[in-house]
Amino acid sequence: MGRSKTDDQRDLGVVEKVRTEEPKMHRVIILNDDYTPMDFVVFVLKQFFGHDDVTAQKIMLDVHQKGAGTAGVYSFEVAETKSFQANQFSKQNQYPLKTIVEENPE
Ligand code: TYC
Repeated sequence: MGRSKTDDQRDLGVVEKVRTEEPKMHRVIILNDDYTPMDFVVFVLKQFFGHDDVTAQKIMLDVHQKGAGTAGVYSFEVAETKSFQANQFSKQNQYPLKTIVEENPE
């Protein structure tokens, strides 16, 4: 039986975790600022991140008080797309509202 490439890599001390489960998830973080109206933030959380009105209000107030919070957790591609769309929509409306994407710690 031949040795696989990954066996050889491990022998050489290449540190690489073998993923056998789900792909990494990514968190869209929504940031507080001093200018974006609360209603606009709630609209973004409902429209782009699929929250209901009560949840969107709760997230918005939490971000307003703490500085940042989670808008949603998705695959990399979906997180990047939602973050981009929310940022673009905010810019189009002349608000500084920003979201960023970070890898979800396991
Ligand atoms: N701090 C903003 C205000 O007082 C509201 C706000 C909440 C803005 C959450 C951004 O992600 C945000 N109008």
